[in-house]
Order: sequence, then structure tokens, then C-alpha cells
Amino acid sequence: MSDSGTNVAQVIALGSPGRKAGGGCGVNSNAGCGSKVMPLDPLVREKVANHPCYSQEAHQYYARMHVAVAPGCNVQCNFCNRKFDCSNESRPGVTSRLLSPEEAANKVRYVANRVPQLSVVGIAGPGDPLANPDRTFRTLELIAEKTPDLRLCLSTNGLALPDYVERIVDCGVDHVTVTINMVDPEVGELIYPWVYFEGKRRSGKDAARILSERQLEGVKNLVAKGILCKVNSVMIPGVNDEHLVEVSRVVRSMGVFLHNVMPLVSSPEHGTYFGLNGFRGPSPQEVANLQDRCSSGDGQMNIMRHCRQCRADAVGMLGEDRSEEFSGDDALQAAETYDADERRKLHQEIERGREEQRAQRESLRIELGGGYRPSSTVLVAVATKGNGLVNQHFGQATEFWIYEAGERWARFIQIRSIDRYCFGPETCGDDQSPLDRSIGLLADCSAVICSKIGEDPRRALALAGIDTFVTYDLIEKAVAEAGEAIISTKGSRAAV
Ligand code: CLF
Ligand code: SF4
Repeated sequence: MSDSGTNVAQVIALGSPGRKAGGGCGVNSNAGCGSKVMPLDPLVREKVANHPCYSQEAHQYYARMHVAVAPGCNVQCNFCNRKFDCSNESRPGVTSRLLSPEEAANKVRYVANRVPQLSVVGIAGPGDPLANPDRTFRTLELIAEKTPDLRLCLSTNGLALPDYVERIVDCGVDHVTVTINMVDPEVGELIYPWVYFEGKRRSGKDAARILSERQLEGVKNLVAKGILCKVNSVMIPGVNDEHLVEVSRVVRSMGVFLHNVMPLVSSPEHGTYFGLNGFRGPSPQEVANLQDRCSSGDGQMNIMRHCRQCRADAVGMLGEDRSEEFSGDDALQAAETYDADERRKLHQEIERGREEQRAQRESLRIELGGGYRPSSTVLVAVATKGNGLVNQHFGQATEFWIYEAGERWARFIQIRSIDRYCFGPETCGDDQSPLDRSIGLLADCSAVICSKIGEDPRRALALAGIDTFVTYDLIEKAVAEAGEAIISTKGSRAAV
């Protein structure tokens, strides 16, 4: 059953009518995420193969959902307002409907029957899952019983993590995210006014030290149990931005698989300490620069670059928000049967399509990031709905995928969302049209690649010095071709 274009094989069928097929998907299929291309242990490869957060490639084909069952929190972060969902994995200002464990398990089954790409269920709030252990573990047990083919995922601030590693393993959770914003209490006291630990509220450096020790102890124990561990960090300019390179180095040395550096989203109306006190979020360029520093030099970390900072009740592919569609009472009823066979067939079709794309990409011999970087590169923005293809109309794009392009070379850098384009009054205003916002968002790009565009936006982009390429093709192929064309006519333009 599906309401989302059920024939997945059709959706990911390659190439466009009239064009030579070729190329492939986001990153090397042996890589976990982001820009690095590294061979993976077969066990790890199996774990990331269909996890949309742990693999940039997988996120083009598979969906996740969150169930909002965990209301309380044991920590106060200066980027969080408790009226809203946990900002460690959600954008500030988003509020989810709290579910009971039974309602959550029913909703998972309902969604799984209707979103065939669903592969992962996560608990990420609205508070901290491990500050609500009974609700969280009951939910996980029910989901494992009713929808056993789905992967289970958990996100936590880590304060209570050492107490629950065994239960996490027993429940069958195989992916855990810990938000670590510092490993130095002097930095930590600027981010955490207090933590609640062993029945007492602790503040200042003491609070930050306890939190950091507990986070690292929890991570160490998870890794020892074979759980795939990701670390999320909120990048707060002037507070922990420089320090996150050290965080990356430390967690990598402990066996963490992936580091997700996310921008602080800060505005006074969210009512957070940082928002009310003028702390700004970083620009996309600043985020990309820090991610590059974490992934090279001393850090050498595998970096997640496609996070959408989604809601505690998110549903769908990472780039889409279908939470409203599944917010009614219908989804919470117990009566539905579960069609695991139908879902298995659909996932097999997805895998067949991915395999074809890989083979075609290999035949094209386009390098996907990795160690080598051409001497001349430019940035290009891609409008895509996923599935490895340039397949989105410019005017309908709510986000752009930014690539660095060179001769037979393409490196995925980041996602830029039009809705979230606001880094201060000089870049954002109520009077800006969606077109102005897109152009502002892409000001450092040399080209936009999309499947269709109107004459007016094409002209406006040209006036801003941004070329347009219209195609329906594999993303890396289109990116490398556009890059080559621009460099041969205009030369290189500074990349991020
Ligand atoms: Fe959810 Fe997090 Fe699991 Fe993914 S989200 S609990 S690891 S299934 Fe993913 Fe969303 Fe970013 Fe989180 S895009 S906010 S990283
Ligand atoms: Fe808010 Fe999450 Fe921090 Fe708790 S851990 S204060 S819910 S951001």
C-alpha cells in the first residue's frame, strides 16, 4: 500500500528519455556519508545501507520517521526553549504532539504501510529519550514486535546514556546519536546553564564536566557493544566553532562513525538564551568550512553533510516533511494489519535500481570527492527530489544540493534550504520574494542545474552571474559536465 508513487522501481529508473544513461548516486556506495570515500567493514556497510542519516547515498532512496514519545529533559541547553522540541535534532520553534508508546507503535505501522521507502524509526524527543526511559523503551519494544523489519534509532544528549547501554542493545537499537557540543567544561559552561544529575541540579563548569564525562563514557560503551554511533554538534559561532575540530578528533578516536555538525538556528522569537542574546547562526559557508576542517587534517572524521534538522515527529524522506499528513487520529488506531512482504519487494526494487546506478556511475569514471581535488573547481547548485537525479523544477525547489565541480569530478558539500535562509538582516527580509531568496542563497554558486526553469528566473540568475543548466540526468554526471563547461569558458571561481 502506498500513497507516494508506489512503483519505486519506476521512480528510480535511470536516465531521461532521449538522453544517454550514465552516472550514479550521491557518494561512493562503499562510503558512509558526506564527502569521504572510504571502504567500510561489511557489517557497517549493512547497517548504513538503508539508513538515510548515516549514508548520503541512502538518503536519496529511503525515509525515516520519528515518534514523539519523550517529553522531559535532564539538561538545559542555551539553544533550546522547552516549549518546543529538543533542538539537538530539531529546528527550534517546532512542536510535536506527544504520543503514548502504544499510539507511537500504531502510527509506525500505519506509516510503514503508506511510505514504502520507510526504513528507520527514531526517537529524538520532544525532550531527551533517555530522560524518559520507560516511555522510550516501551515504544521501542512495541515497534520491534509490530514492525520487525524497521531499523531502530535513538538520539540523546548523553547524560543518562551510561545507565542504558544494555537496554539499548537488548531492544535491538543499532544506531545511536549523541549530541556532543564540547569536550572542554570551559566551553560547556557557555552552552549548558545546568544539568540534572543524581537528584540534583548542577551548574557551571561542574555541570559541563559531568555531562561531558557521561557522554564520552556512554559513547565508549556503545562502541564496545557494536552500536553504530553518530555525534551531532550544534555549531555556535564564537562559542564552540573552533572547538568542534577537537570534538571531532576525540570522538573519532573513540570509534564514532560519523560527525554531524549542524548550524545553530537562532532567532529571538524562539525564546532561547542564544536567540534572545544576539548569538547568530553560522552561514552555510562557515558550516562547510568547519566540516572540511573536521574531515581533514588532525580531525579526519567522516562528516554528515545532508542533515535537515528534522522534527521530533518527522515523517518521510529527509528533504520532505510529511508529518502533517500523518498527524490525525487515524494513524494512531490499532486495527491495521502490516504488509511486510509488500515492503520487502519494494525495497528489493530500490536496491536493484541503486545497483544499476552504481554500475553506470562506474562506467562514467567521475571521481566523487575523496583525496583528489582538481586545481580548478566551481560551486554548482542542484534542484533534486532525490533518487540520484536532477529532477526538480527550479521554481518548485525548497532546497538546493550544493556540489563542488571540476573536470570529471563532483563533491557533495551541503544542503541549503530556502525556508531556512536567514543569517541576519543583510541576507533576509520579509519583503524578499522566493526568487530573491534563492538567488541570495546561491550567490557563491556559478550555476544552477534543474529539470526546468522559467525565463524570468533564468534571466534573474544570469544577472546575478549564475548560469543555468537544464537537464534530467544523473546528478554527478550533470554536475561534472556543468563544472567543466563553466571552467572552460570562465575559469575557476572561489569555492567554499
Ligand atoms: Fe532520526 Fe537522528 Fe536517527 Fe536520523 S534524524 S534519530 S539519526 S533517524 Fe537525521 Fe534528522 Fe539530521 Fe537527525 S536528518 S536531524 S541526523
Ligand atoms: Fe532542549 Fe534537547 Fe537540550 Fe534538552 S537536550 S535542553 S530538549 S535541546
